[in-house]
Amino acid sequence: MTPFDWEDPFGLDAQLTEDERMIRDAARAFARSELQPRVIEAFANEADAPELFPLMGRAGLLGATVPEEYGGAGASYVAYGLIAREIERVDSGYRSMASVQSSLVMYPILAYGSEEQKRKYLPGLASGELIGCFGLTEPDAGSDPGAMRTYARKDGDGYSLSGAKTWISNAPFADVFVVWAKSEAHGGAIRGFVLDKGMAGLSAPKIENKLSLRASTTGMILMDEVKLGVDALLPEVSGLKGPFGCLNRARYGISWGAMGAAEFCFHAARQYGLDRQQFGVPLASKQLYQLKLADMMTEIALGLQASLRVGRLMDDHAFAPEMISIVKRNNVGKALDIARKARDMHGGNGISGEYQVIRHMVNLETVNTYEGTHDVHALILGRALTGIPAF
Ligand code: TGC
Ligand code: FAD
Repeated sequence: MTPFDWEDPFGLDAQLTEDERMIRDAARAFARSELQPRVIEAFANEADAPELFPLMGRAGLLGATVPEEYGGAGASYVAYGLIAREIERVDSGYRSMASVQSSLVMYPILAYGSEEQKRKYLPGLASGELIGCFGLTEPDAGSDPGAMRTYARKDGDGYSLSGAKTWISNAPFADVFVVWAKSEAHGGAIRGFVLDKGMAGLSAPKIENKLSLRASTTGMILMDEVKLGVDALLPEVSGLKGPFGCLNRARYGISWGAMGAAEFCFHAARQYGLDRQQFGVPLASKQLYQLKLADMMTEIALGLQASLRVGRLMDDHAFAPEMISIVKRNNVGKALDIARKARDMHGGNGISGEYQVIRHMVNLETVNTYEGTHDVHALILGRALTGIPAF
C-alpha cells in the first residue's frame, strides 16, 4: 500500500512534468530566500517594493507562459499556477505584483499587441526592468466594467485619453500602463491602450492605509487629455472580451495562489497544535482540532486538483471561462475559511503578525473581491446554469 502523504494527499507532485517541478522548486526557493524575510516588515509598513520586480524577473517568475523570443520562459499554464502558489504561500500581495505583470500586462501585449509593441515592452517586463499595471476598474465601474467612463477622443492621427481608474495594483511605480477605454474612433467600443510613465496628463497617486494586501502597492490612474499616437492602441482586440481574456489568466493563477496561502495557514495550524499544550496534552490531540485540520487538508487537496485540471485544459486551449470562475471562487472562498480557522486555532497568538496567519486572512479578503467578486463569479455560473444573466 502507498503511504499517505498529508502534505500531498493526491500526489500532485507526480502529476507534474520535470520542467514544472523545476520551476516550482525555483519559485519556492525564491519565495523563501527573497520574499519571506521581508514580508512581515513590508506589510507592517505598507512599503513599496519596486525592487522586487528585477529579482522576480531574474528568477524567471514573470511572464512564464510568454514565448522565449519575447523574454518569457515558454512554460505551461500549470507552471504559471505553481509559481503563483509558491509566491502566495508567502503573501497574496507579492503574488498580485507578479500576476498583474504576467497576466494583465504581458498577456494583452502578447495576445493583442503589434509586433513593435511586443518587442518594445515584453523583454523589459519579463526581466522586471519595466513594471506594468492594468487599468480596468473605475470609481463608478467595478463589477460592471462595461459602465466605464474613460474615453479616448480622436485627436489628429491619434487619441486624447481622459478618465480615472482606481484600485490599480502597481500603478504608483509602474512604467507601462495598459488602460481600457471607450474609443470615439471605434464607435465607442472598449479598446486597450498602452501608456508610458511620464506622459503629460498622466499621474498615478497611491491609495494609502489599506488594511489588507499591504505589501502590494495600489493606486489610481488619472488621465487628463493624455495625447497618444496610433501606436498606443492594442490593435488586435475590441470590446470587453479584451480585458476579460486577460482576467481569465489572472483568475486562474489566483486559484493556485489562494491554495498556497491556505497551505501556509494549514501547516502553521497543524504545527501549532502539535507544539501547544493545554489541559496537559497537545491541542492536536483534541478531536475538534483534528476535524479542522482534516477539513483544511481536504479542501486544499481538492482545490489543487481542480486548478491542475483547468491548467491542463488551458495548455490544451480547451477551457471555458466558467471553469475558471469555479476555481477562482471556490479556492479563494475556501482559503479564506481556512485562514480564519487557522487564526482561531492559534488562539491569542493568532492575531500577532509574527504567526502570519492573520496577515493571510486579511489579504484573502481582497483576493475574494478582486478579479470578480465571490458573488459575481456565482452569477457567471448562474448564467451558465440557467441561461439567465442575473447581474
Ligand atoms: P458580457 O456581456 O458577459 O461579455 C461581454 C463580452 O465579453 C465576452 N466575455 C469574455 N471573453 C473572454 N473571457 C471571458 N471570461 C469573458 N466573459 C465575457 C463576451 O463573450 C462578450 O463578447 P462579445 O464579443 O459578445 O462582445 O459582459 P457583461 O458586461 O454582462 O459583464 C458580465 C460580468 C459581470 C461577468 C463581468 O463584467 C465581470 O466579470 N465583472 C467583474 C469585473 C472584474 O473582474 N474586474 C477585475 C478588474 S482587474 C483586477 O481586479 C485586478 S486585481 C489584480 C491583482 O492584484 O492580482
Ligand atoms: P462593487 O462592484 O461595487 O461590488 C460591491 C458588492 O456588491 C460586492 O459584494 C459585489 O459582489 C456586490 N455586487 C456587485 N454587483 C452585483 C450584482 N449584480 N448582484 C449582486 N451583488 C453584486 N482593478 C483593476 O482594474 N486593476 C487592478 O490592478 C486592481 N487591483 C486591485 C487591488 C486591490 C487591493 C483591490 C481591493 C481591488 C483591485 N482592483 C483592480 C479592483 C477590483 O477588481 C474591484 O474592487 C472588484 O472588481 C469589485 O468592484 P468594486 O470594488 O467596485 O465593488
